[in-house]
Amino acid sequence: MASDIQESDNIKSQNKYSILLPTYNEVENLPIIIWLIIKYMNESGYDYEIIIIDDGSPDGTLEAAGQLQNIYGKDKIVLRPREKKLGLGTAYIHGIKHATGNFVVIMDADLSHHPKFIPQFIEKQQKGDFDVVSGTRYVGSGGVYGWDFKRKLVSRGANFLTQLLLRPGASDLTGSFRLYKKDVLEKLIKSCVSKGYVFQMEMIIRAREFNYSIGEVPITFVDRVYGESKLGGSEIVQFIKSLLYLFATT
Ligand SMILES: Nc1nc2c(ncn2[C@@H]2O[C@H](COP(=O)(O)OP(=O)(O)OP(=O)(O)O)[C@@H](O)[C@H]2O)c(=O)[nH]1
Ligand SMILES: [Mg+2]
Repeated sequence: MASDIQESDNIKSQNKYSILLPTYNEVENLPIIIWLIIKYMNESGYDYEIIIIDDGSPDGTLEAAGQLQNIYGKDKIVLRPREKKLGLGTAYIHGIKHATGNFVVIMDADLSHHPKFIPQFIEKQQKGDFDVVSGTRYVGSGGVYGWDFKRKLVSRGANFLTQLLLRPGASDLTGSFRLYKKDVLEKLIKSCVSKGYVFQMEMIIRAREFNYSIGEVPITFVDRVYGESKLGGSEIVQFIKSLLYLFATT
């Protein structure tokens, strides 16, 4: 029993989790998400850092991030801002470059992804030595709250079509709340060609292509609390185009 505890302490002290938080106009959400991440990570005892990648948000997100850094410390909150809005894919690459952990968690800052699931991702990863652990809204206790019918239909439809065409071996393809081994994430991002909504799906398709193992944890997903949503018709068209491209090439 005592050796069990020692062993789990060893695992805890060896690994470090870099949590990447890309932000664009998240000034209302940022203090809450940071507080929650710190609460759940401190409670579970894992070593971690939060890397905020702000892309010149006009609403003052970066200033808020600076204040949070003063409160929680520079070892916990790392700021890696960029001049202007350059998109999510490159924001991740930028964040990984500065990550000092051997694991990387990717999550949205708009409170859609609840930090309470991060320790669950970590436990899952350790149980199966998974290369990737993906949050899923489509298994077990997972689910979506606050979406209108159109948004649910698009998400379900995208997942269904992709399952049918590509058989990816994971149930939630369009979500982005995931834990990766850092070297695995680097390799996956480099191999991805798509941008925007479809990028998260391609990451899982590539993971399967490279024979990486994927674990899943049911998550509840809540619609963004503050700020505006961007999903429109052009994203849907782009998604279907990219899906067919991946179907033809992988
Ligand atoms: N650094 C950076 N962050 C971004 C950019 N675009 C979006 N984000 C952030 O990435 C995360 C996901 O973006 P969201 O706007 O929530 O995308 P979504 O969840 O598909 O759409 P909605 O929540 O419905 O608006 C959020 O934390 C955003 O603030 C960008 O160009 N650069
Ligand atoms: Mg969102």
